[in-house]
Amino acid sequence: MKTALISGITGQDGSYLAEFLIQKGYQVHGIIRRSSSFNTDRLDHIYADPHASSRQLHLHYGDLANAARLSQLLEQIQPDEVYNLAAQSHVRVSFEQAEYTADVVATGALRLLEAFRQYAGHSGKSPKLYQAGSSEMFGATPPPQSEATPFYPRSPYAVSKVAAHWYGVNFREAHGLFICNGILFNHESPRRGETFVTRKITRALGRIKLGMQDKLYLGNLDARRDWGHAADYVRAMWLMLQQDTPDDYVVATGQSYSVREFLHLAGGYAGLDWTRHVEVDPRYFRPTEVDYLQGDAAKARRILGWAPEISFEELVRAMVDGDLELARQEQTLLRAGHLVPSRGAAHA
Ligand code: NAP
Ligand code: G4F
Repeated sequence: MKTALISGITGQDGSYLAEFLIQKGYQVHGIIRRSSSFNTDRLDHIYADPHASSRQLHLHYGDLANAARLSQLLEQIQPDEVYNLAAQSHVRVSFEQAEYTADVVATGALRLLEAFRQYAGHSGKSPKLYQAGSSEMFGATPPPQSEATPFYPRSPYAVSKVAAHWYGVNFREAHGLFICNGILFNHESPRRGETFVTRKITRALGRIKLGMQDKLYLGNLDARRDWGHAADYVRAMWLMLQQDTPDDYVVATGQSYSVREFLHLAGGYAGLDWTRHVEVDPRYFRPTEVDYLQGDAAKARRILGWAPEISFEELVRAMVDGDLELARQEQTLLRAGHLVPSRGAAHA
């Protein structure tokens, strides 16, 4: 039975990866941040009482800002595989919190790599590490983007991911460690954070459909993204670590749609004329935008045997269905006189 350690386990990808590894029989350990409110909602369905002897999911407090704690966790857990998914992952927020984003995304990755190097040196195991890289690293370089495409990052987030990528490459080459960089294009799901554009749209459509909201304010509707489903993408992360040699891989569907096209498909499926509800608000524009992402995942197909199984249309439908159901639940609570939290989506 293998043991995995996941940073960022409470996020979208962390929850799908934990589920996937548990199904494969792994013991899964996750690093969670202490928060004054619950941040483990996405794990509720796989959470088991710490007193249950047969449980496969184990949660530990920690933070990428705390190097000593990362070392301690690696020594205690003795993982075979480490997945570094933790990040301040919102691109627009990174313009406002550039230093913090660099500390978590770039220096945080370095802290984990350094702890991993020491652990690998004396554990007697040959542990493997996955670093969550991003198509944002390509930024302004025109599509299609592959492993051979030069990086041209357009935000503090993307610059930090480029640094983390090269830390990974350098630790692999300098210390002979098994480290893979995944360069993943946008991937979404009903568990996507509510301030990313796809979920912001489907969340609003659900509420508009049930008469709880009228307007949806968005930024640049012309940006194009290569959107896949997170469940497909965590399988690619795992496949990278099952190879005999470490390498870097682009993971993408190869198809690109504009935000406007996403709105059209999602609005149509929800039975709404989105043009009556959407307004463009420049506050959501970015100082430097990434206009066009479309990945070429030929290498992942060839070497990992990976291909997406969930289509764009299926993804959109799953997100709209999920958010219609959530809106119904909200409506029931409202009618019963319970307070429903206001949506934070307005802020990003
Ligand atoms: P996400 O939903 O935003 O999750 C981020 C995770 O990182 C959360 O668990 C968060 O914890 C945790 N985290 C944030 N700061 C931390 C810190 N200082 N120490 C420890 N944990 C911290 O992101 P995601 O969509 O799952 O993405 C996973 C990874 O892939 C990220 O590195 C992201 O940058 C990268 N990526 C994502 C995509 C995509 O389209 N989804 C594409 C390419 C790359 P809390 O729950 O406490 O906030
Ligand atoms: O959904 P987004 O915020 O995702 P973005 O910036 O592409 O970043 C996501 O994908 C990356 C992979 O390429 C990850 F590395 C990163 O962590 C994150 O998961 O924005 C997508 C597009 C942008 O062009 C943005 O300008 O949608 C445009 N957009 C238009 N209106 C909006 C909005 N984005 C957001 N968040 N909110 C809007 O109102």
